[in-house]
Amino acid sequence: MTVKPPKLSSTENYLWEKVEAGHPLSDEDALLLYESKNLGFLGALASLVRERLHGKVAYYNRNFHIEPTNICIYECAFCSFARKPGEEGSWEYSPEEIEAIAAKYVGTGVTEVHIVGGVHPKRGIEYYADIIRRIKRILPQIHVKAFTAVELKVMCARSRMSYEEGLLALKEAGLDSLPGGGAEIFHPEIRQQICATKASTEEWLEIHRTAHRLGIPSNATMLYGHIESYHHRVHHMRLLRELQAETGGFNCFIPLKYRKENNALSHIGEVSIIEDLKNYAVSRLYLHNIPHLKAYWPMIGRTAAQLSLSFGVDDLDGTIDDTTKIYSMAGGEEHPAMSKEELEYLISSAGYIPVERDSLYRPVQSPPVTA
Ligand code: V47
Ligand code: SF4
Repeated sequence: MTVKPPKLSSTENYLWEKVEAGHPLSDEDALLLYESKNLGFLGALASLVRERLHGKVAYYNRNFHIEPTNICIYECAFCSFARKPGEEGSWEYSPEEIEAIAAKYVGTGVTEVHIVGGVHPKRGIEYYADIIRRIKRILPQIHVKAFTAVELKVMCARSRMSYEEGLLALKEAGLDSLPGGGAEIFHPEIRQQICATKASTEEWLEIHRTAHRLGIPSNATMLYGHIESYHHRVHHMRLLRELQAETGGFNCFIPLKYRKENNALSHIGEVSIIEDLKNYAVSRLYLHNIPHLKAYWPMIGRTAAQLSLSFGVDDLDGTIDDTTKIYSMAGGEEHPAMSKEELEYLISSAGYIPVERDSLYRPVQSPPVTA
């Protein structure tokens, strides 16, 4: 039970009462929260909402990633991962190599594979449908969460399919949900500067809208802590809140902290952990209609992930098994991997109740084998 802190200012009192009464916050309210210097107040208010939704439960899952290629036709200013064909450090897995990765997880109890990569110049829907089918033949029970809207836009175009046709073909092959990547910052003032040429805001939203209509749930992200201002973040979350009001298809929101190593924005540095915690709290409070808030621990680190649980976060994502390079290449955890026991210890030592979830946030009752 979250108790109202003593000695609140009149603005803090106004925000507390509005949230306690269950009223959605306005854009102006969100900006007031962002401008607040009272981190204790933000944590308490976000915890009020978090505990109303999830009590003291903190979710995690057992998952691994496949990054089929880091070859990409785009050059986003914040990206440390992408390479051009033939460039040193580039990779391109064959379907057989992808099968070999999946085969390592047979009998381990993992419930989800997360597949994202660079936007390859040549591969269309048929190629990606084929790799999903191959993975599902090896791991029939696995939930396939795959492809950002940025990748989907290009693969649909290459196969001369509408978003609906492309998504249906992938769903038929075994696609279960979409990850939230590629959203970055929707506001044109910022999008123009950091990723002008890839899927636009309207295209990102339309692809997720189409997926939701076809019964494919998805996640949403926001890349923060670079050249954007608070009002750009609020605008970003407003568009997500509006789409969620229309479709109800978002499972979770994942703020992604900009990491500075090896990319064209390195000179701007990174924001502090105070800013990370504040951003989690404001996201939890403003996005009242998105049920889950995820801290992606390879990006912010283990201690910050523990702290985030007291700032609105209810999900720490997964075991990962050192299978993603997007963040290690940008300065995040070098070898991101945690066992089920380590994740449970991380959560319980922060005062929360660990619950293993599947990709739709249903508790996994009796895990078959420990990963
Ligand atoms: O869209 C790229 C981000 C995203 C950097 O849906 C960077 O469960 C910080 O979407 N610093 C891809 N971020 C990853 C992603 C994701 C991650 C975890 C869980 C889920 C989910 C989705 O990574 C990109 C971009 O926003 N990114 N470079 C960087 N230097
Ligand atoms: Fe390509 Fe994605 Fe990197 Fe942009 S963020 S350059 S689309 S891999």
